[in-house]
Amino acid sequence: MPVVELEHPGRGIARLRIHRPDARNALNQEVRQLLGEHFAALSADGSVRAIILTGGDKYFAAGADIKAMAEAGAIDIMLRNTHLLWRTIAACPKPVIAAVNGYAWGGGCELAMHADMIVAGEGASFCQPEIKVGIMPGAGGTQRLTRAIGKFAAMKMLLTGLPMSAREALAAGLASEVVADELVQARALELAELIAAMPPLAVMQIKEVLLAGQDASLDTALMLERKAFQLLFASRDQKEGMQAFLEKRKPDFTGQ
Ligand code: COO
Repeated sequence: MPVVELEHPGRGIARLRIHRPDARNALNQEVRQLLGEHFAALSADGSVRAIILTGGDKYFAAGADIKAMAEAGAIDIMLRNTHLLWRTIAACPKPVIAAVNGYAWGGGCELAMHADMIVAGEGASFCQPEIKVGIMPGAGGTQRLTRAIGKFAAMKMLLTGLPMSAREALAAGLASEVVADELVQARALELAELIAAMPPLAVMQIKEVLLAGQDASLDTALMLERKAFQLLFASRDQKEGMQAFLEKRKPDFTGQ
């Protein structure tokens, strides 16, 4: 099996699975490169409406590959340009659901936070232990974690390297749902199927406006929302959705 496997478990759904079990799915350059390539392709693929990102049933990802960094210097790390690969994931216009079993630690937690929803197994844990190996998060952890759980909880995780359980993550706002470990994949697929049946243009506008608006002033964010709301009235799916309601039938959304 490749270190990143692409499957299509349902109509309009893509699933990316990291597979480096001997290294607890640690993220080396090969994994990051393949994730970047897959997300670029899935972003452009009109047939894909929702994406599941997972590490399988045992671990999500135990962080960046320490073995691949231990001897690196600052210029080495800079020239890896990993931010360009992460940026491809962050720029994906389709909803991404992280299906997290086991460790989402370090870069693995940062990767999960690139997703739009996180379904965590009861046994999952989230951690930013970079400080314990002499560094700090470098793929958005200090920023996305703070936006997700707030300064005081984020500072505690970042400065102590202490893990957060799935239940704690749910309470803190770092997980969308917590389910039994053996149900994580099925629940993530269920959510992806729900989203894939929704009007794709509205789905993408909601994602884009929510993410762009969270760092803007309220007035600017509300303008973004207003413009996107108005734009959707130019879509066939808006006409189909409202007509289907009036005719008491199931809508057929085509993404136009
Ligand atoms: C991990 C863990 C707590 C998992 O603990 P386990 O007891 O389940 O597994 P092991 O510690 O025995 O690790 C198994 C295997 O995976 C071992 O390899 P071998 O010695 O060759 O058998 C580990 O070296 C390897 N492994 C696990 N995590 C990594 C790894 N290789 C390379 N890189 C990583 N990350 O034991 C644990 O604590 N892992 C380190 C967690 C961590 O510090 N992550 C942050 C890294 S820095 C970062 O992410 C920076 C981002 C910008 C998870």
